[in-house]
Amino acid sequence: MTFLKKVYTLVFLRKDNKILLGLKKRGFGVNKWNGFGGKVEPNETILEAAARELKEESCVDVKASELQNIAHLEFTFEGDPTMMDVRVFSANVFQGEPKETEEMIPKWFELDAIPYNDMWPDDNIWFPLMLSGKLFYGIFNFKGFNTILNYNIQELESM
Ligand code: 6OG
Repeated sequence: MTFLKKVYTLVFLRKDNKILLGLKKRGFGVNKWNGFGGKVEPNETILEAAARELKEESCVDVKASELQNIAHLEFTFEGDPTMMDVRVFSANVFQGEPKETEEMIPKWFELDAIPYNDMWPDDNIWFPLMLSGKLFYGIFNFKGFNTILNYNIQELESM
């Protein structure tokens, strides 16, 4: 099957022993906690998109140079020819306090209290790698939005 890839960003802010997640208020992934991100537009780089989406969804500013690319995730959904190509970033230097927006309700979570039951089902598979500082590539094939048919994750030496 030939897939049409669309590139997305996903940003996680870190502070002390916490991670910032946002509860999605609308659209794809509604009612799930996730990082902040969205589709890369044709006129911008992936880093520009990552900073723009973080700002739009949480009001926080981050410099592109503070965004560390930690993972590359690909998602397919049975019967859908689109492959979501998601570039995951982490940052611990940023400006401003997270605020609720039209898209997200932000909240800091302790690392041992991540709300996996209210997140995408792939997250509890790869979050432990992210939280232990690994770089990785993963592909997840879904049936519907709740069932992972199969997946594969590889740790990387560099991105
Ligand atoms: P918008 O439609 O809001 O961009 N995304 C996923 N994130 C996780 N953790 N798991 C998934 O498993 C995901 N699929 C997509 C990429 C969608 C946002 O949701 C992320 C984007 O940041 C299926 O513009």
